[in-house]
Amino acid sequence: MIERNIEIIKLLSDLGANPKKIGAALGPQAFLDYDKDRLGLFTGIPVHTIEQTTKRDSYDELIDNCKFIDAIYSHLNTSTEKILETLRFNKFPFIFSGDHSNASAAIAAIRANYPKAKIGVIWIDAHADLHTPYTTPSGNMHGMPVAMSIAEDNKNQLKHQLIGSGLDYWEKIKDLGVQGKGNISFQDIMFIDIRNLEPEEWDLIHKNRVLYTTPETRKEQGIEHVIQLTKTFSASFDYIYVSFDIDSLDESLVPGTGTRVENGLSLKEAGQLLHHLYQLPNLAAFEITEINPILDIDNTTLKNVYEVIKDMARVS
Ligand SMILES: [Mn+2]
Repeated sequence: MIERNIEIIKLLSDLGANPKKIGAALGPQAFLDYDKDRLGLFTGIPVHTIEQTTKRDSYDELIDNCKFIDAIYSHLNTSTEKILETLRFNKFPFIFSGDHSNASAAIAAIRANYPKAKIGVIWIDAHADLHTPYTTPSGNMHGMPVAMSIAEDNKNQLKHQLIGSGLDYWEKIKDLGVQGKGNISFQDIMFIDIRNLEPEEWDLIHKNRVLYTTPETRKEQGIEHVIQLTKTFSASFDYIYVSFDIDSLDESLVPGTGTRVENGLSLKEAGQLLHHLYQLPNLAAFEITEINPILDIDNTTLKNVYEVIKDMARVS
């Protein structure tokens, strides 16, 4: 961890997650506490914390396709400012976030700091998080950060209408970072190990020829091949953002996350991949997300994710 001039940013919102599985907002501190009792990889590093200020009971039933969007917008706005400030001081934001909707703040901040740069995103996740309020099956906004960052509505696949304040906030969320267009485009993202997507998301991926790998890619050609693909991808960008959703790991390894999916990365594969990505000279920020201590069983998730981060941080 010492190789980069990092600052820890804790984004403590889990309002984007399934309201029946709350607890991801506790993940960042749980991980840092776990580390403190072990190697202390993050000891002594400055920490910034963005709290979730809205309570869930203030949920507005009227915006069912984008639950808590008002509160999430406000949280993303504050988070974007904080990450931007860190980047302006030439620090490396090492982000621990509650649910994955927080990622759009990091992408917005990197874009705001480098308005003209080529910014690439490597999204390691069982899901593509490409839903929108128009297509979502759940209304949970942690399934939407990639669409937010691309400013994509996917109205071709429209399942619900969006009106009133929900629409106002969705427009504002798409406008974080740069105004009037996406912070990234479909060509600026690469998905790793996606395996649980709805047809509306696959439609966007295929139509826009988005780069991705699945568990089959990894199993047939090895994690080294996946790493090679990320190498080629990242070489054509000025800055890279890596977002690591722990549900990319196999469901057996992470009881403490909200949306577990079978057929995922092993600890060794994830460690190898992240170790490579963390060395990228153009890496601008890193995020780890969706650790939910309330769902965890005997710290299994913390222990396993810690193995991965240790591997990532190892001096090669
Ligand atoms: Mn995700």
